[in-house]
Amino acid sequence: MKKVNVIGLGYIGLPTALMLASHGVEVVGTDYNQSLVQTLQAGKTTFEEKGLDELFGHALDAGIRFSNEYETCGFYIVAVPTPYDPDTKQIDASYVVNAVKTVLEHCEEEAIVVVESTVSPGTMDRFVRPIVAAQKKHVHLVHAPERIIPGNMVYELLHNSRTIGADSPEIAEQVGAVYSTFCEGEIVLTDIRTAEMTKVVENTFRDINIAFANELCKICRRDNMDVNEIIRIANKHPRVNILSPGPGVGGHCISVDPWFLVGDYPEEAKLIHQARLVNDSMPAFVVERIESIAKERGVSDFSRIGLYGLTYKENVDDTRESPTLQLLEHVKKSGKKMPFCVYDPYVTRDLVEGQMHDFDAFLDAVDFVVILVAHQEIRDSLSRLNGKIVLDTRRVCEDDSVYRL
Ligand code: SAJ
Repeated sequence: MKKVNVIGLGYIGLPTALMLASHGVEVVGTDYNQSLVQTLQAGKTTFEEKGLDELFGHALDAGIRFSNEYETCGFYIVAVPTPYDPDTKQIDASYVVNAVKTVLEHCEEEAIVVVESTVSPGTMDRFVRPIVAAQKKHVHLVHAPERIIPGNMVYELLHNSRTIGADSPEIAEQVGAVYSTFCEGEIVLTDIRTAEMTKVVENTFRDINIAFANELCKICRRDNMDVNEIIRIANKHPRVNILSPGPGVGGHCISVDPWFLVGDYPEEAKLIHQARLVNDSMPAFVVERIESIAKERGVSDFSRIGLYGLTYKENVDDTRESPTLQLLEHVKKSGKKMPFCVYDPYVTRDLVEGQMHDFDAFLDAVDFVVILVAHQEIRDSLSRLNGKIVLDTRRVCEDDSVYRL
């Protein structure tokens, strides 16, 4: 089996590198961040994820190495970030481009370079291919977009189907063979353009479904109907599967990828655009709910209102584009005076004003709790909310005395 150099050891690159190593592949994980590499070399993982520490142990036993340097070999997996400009809605492909450039400086002739980072459709042709074409060495570009869901990454890495987009069936098969060392799901071979588009379509599908649930939530709020009960019953129909309403859509994927289609196809992508707007409107909708409940219950001191949860979803430590951050940004922009207390067990660094780091102190400080993220901690502590006003945006509480979105 080929040696594999995984470039970028973040949320996707690290589990992928560990998975390959623990299935007998010689792996070197490379990241330009020195402290991250030092942490890994010291035997510690760099983020929290179910099953990651155990997988890390297996990979260390199998001899995985971590480095700041690129290695010379014939197989690379690039899993670097594709940052996104919230104003222009464009991704910045420069990390991918720079990683591929550096790979080209080190790689063997005829090396395979797999890009796993999510890119907007056409990025490989527009930005990556020209770099490869501009130099003498011949390499094979492949796009194999990641599909694993934070919170269940290790399981999904093993079991999800994978898409491999390559210029020829032979190269796609070689890449498929590397992934099939660990992947038990179907490995689908296609071309690069189709692989790029498929990935974005998958996340857009989910965004639209969540937007539908959120729009139903607003409709039901207007006439005091129970949206969750309606969705629960509707979903009994064999061809209906509506997702759950919530305080908004965060994370670096679902709230970002649909914008690529809106940006490139503004005339066609009307539904996709509208869904994004509905999901982006949810944090403001939560603020309206807080204001109306506060009015109803005579709460005037907003510093006694606590926002529970800062991450973009439950049981992860990732705060990118999180609905809570969107909510706080909305409050700031609208000039409202709402000095909330904020707490999240997964966020230990100071991120926002009013943030507290102790759950007990947070509960003592507030009379009104807004559950924005359904972390296991709050699920296990529901009795501690007795006597408080609760707005449950995630359907954590069964108790009908709580307020809902
Ligand atoms: N959310 C809701 N209601 C729901 C489901 C989710 O409001 O019913 C919210 C979440 O709370 C969160 C956001 O949507 O804020 C996105 O969370 P998620 O769990 O739906 O998805 P991600 O962003 O963690 O991961 C997605 C996955 N894509 C799909 O399911 C199609 C994952 O498989 C991808 O690998 C990942 O994006 C990615 O990296 O692209």
